[in-house]
Amino acid sequence: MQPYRALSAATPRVLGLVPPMTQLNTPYPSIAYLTGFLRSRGFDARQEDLALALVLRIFSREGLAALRGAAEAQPPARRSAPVRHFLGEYPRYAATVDSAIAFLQGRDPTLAHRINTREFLPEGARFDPLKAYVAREKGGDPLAWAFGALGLQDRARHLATLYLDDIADVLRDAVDERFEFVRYAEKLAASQPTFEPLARALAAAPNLVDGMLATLAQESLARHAPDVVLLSVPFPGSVYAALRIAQAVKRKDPRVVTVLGGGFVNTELRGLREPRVFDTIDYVTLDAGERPLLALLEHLQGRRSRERLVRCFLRVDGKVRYVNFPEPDIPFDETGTPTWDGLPLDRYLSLLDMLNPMHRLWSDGRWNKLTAALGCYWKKCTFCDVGLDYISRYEAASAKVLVDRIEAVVAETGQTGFHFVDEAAPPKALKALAAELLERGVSISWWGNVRFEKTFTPELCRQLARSGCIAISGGLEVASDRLLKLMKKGVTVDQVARVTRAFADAGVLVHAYLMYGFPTQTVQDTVDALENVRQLFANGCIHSGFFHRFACTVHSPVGKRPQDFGVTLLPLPESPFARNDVAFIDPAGVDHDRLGRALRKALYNFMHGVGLEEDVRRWFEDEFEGKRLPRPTVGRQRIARALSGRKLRVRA
Ligand code: B12
Repeated sequence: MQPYRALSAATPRVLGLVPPMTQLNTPYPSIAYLTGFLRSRGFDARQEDLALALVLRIFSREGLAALRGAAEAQPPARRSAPVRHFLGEYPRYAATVDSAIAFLQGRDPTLAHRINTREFLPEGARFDPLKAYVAREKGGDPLAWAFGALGLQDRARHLATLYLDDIADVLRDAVDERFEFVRYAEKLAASQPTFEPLARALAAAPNLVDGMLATLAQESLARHAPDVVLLSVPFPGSVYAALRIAQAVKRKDPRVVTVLGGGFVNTELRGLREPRVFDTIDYVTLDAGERPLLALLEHLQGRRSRERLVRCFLRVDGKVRYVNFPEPDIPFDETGTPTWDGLPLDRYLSLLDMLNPMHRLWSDGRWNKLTAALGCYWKKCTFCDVGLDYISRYEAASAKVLVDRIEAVVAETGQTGFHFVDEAAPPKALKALAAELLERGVSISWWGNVRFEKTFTPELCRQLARSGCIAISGGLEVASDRLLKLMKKGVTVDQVARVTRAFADAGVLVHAYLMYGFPTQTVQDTVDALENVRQLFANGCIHSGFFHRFACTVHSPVGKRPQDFGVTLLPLPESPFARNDVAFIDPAGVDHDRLGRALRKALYNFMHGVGLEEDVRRWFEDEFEGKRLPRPTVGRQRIARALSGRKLRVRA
């Protein structure tokens, strides 16, 4: 006999929760997708975003009063400089926090004038770089370079974001060092071979943040009285809070069924054997949630046996069992339209901390999320988790279905900005989508991730821009033809130059995902890659980029066949819990940490148009104590030539 409350066969009520932290500018979409799907199948499905709710509770007058209490409870000698500053300025923080939040929510735009006086918000250490600039430039305007003379709103949002960052520092120093705005206690879950650290953290007495989260969870339960609670964990940085919420649910009513799923589970928990996860979670499902959830709800209604659950872990007699009755997934064009109904869309925060233009799209502004096509149509890249369902199962919806969904979402949210959260949106699907949008006269703005395929001709790029495409990101990875080949990326540097330039010429912002530290990558490869990147900026092909350190995962071709890439994996402990990253030895023996710091510094400057004509070796000088690295083997006109169609010259 299951200990659960008997579910009403007609309308089991399902509550989907987004746990802290994911993002604050717009809801992470998994629960919106599942809520839309469940409603399309007649379920009473509700949703709440506890990541946003938690931040709004902490950053409120009452929240700050509680924070002051925690800070004052620290012995004075142990208080950090941010804590001392906060306590000293507390009345000003308390008087301004609600206004600053309303401003960042876009509910009180005229406050920008007041914030920009720099007299309204108290300023802690996060403002120091601005103060240092004023001192250096003898009173110059530190934000003019970034926001110009007219960027009144942006400037104020940047200042208000620094103000929240100051308070977050206090929270970290006085209450919980694991707190961040987009990830929370991430280390406890990411690639953790043992559940021990998480178990210990969950058994610890709740701190102020845990307490607030538990209260929010219980308030949400009281509002919706669900039979089933869905917890979505897209990233490792939402796992701890999800389990804290599950604790609160079970404490309030152990008969409420708790279910865990999402990107983290789909990636890291595929071999789950840790029974303690099930102390507060009843079921864990893998991959796309629609079919497993339908099966589970039928099971809970007594209409399906336990043996016919789909992709589902559960604890039976103290042991974890995986049940996977083979049943096809719900076709992508039958999963229904995501719904944002129930989420407080006017309460999300447009933070502005990073001046990288693409990161700004990620963290600023309310974007509706949709998927143009499930999975990846290429699925060959050797660094990518190509075997996992969310990449290998490729399915596109027709342009008609997509634009129907777009129209329904705009009608519901009143907002016309869309982020396509595809692995890599296929050019064919985007072309059809653009044609359908233009034909129906549907005006939206949209952006997403693509592969820089040659199919993206200048003409197609212009058509996409006319249909509302404002930004595109794509992988250039290690910008070296040798390594792109080893990665089976299916693009060359010249091709990327031509495609990105076509997008840029069409007025689309272009962001390049860059990588360093790939197996066999030498210092020379790295210098050459930076030279290619420099030229791509200088030739107006890309506007934004980010260098990620290559991480080998157990699901990727590199992790599965390291010998093909000339590296040796370090032994990975048997893990009953999470499995993802795996360390490796590369005989090339390059110090990628130092190179990476230089690459990031160079990129930051390139994005601001600085140093574009200089020898790229200058960026490595500080890191390598003035020692000159080898000169690039790439000709200085390589990208210009690729763009003009002339033959490429490579210096030996
Ligand atoms: C787009 C994307 C981003 C975007 C934006 C995220 C967004 N959606 O707004 C950006 C670029 C900002 C991003 C950033 C990061 N990302 Co990302 N991202 C993705 C991507 C490609 C799609 C996410 C998405 O929106 N999917 C659509 C939704 C609907 O799918 P879903 O969340 O998986 O939900 C479905 C199922 O999982 C399931 N499900 C979900 N929740 C639940 C709950 C229950 C109870 C059930 C039953 C089912 C269920 O049902 C849903 C519908 O089928 C995924 C890979 C992928 N293809 O899924 C990676 C992915 C989620 N990201 C990942 C990571 C690691 C990150 C970063 C941490 C990277 C970094 N180091 O900075 C950051 C975190 C940023 C943050 N905290 O906000 C990993 C997470 C894996 C892991 N190890 O945990 C993924 C899986 C990719 C990967 N393998 O590396 N990401």
